[in-house]
Amino acid sequence: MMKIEVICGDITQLEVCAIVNAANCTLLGGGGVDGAIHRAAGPDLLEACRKFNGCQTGEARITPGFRLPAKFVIHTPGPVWHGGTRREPELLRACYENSLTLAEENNCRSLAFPCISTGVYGYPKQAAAEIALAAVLSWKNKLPEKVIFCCFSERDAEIYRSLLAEKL
Ligand code: AR6
Repeated sequence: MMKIEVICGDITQLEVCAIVNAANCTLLGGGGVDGAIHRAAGPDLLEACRKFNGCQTGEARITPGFRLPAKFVIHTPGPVWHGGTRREPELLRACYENSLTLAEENNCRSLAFPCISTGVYGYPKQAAAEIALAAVLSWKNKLPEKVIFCCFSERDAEIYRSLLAEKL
């Protein structure tokens, strides 16, 4: 049975096998959690990301973590919220599933997610958390053994905690 943790903190500090980056389709960095991850990992991360020539929304790519405590970074561009009419829920779920798949393929026991798409991309927080949790709860493979939802505010963490309390 997979272990799920909800924490409030900076994802760049986590000592886990892989952290997920809420990237954009260029994979060449940006603001928010993406900026924080690139700053903490150092310039080699950008060089590693260039090789992908971008990534479509909902897909995911993996790189080393370089100077981060995490061994890997899984980069996934979430959907921009347009009111829910442009397959946003399906694309957001794909971000979580494709990240879990890459973690598994790379033998990761622990994986940490930020609240993908809920910052600059404007996805409603409650709806996004429901999708994130549903995707993780329906993951039945052995790896990763532990998933951490690394929220950046206590308010976000509370959304996950109450959803988890309902579901488990
Ligand atoms: N650790 C954990 N979570 C964080 C951190 C951190 N260090 N910093 C911010 N967050 P956002 P998006 C939270 O805007 O909505 C970038 O420019 C933040 O509070 O980073 O998917 C990319 O390059 C929020 O809850 O990502 C894209 O262009 C969550 O991370 C675009 O933003 C996601 O907010 C992606 O937008």
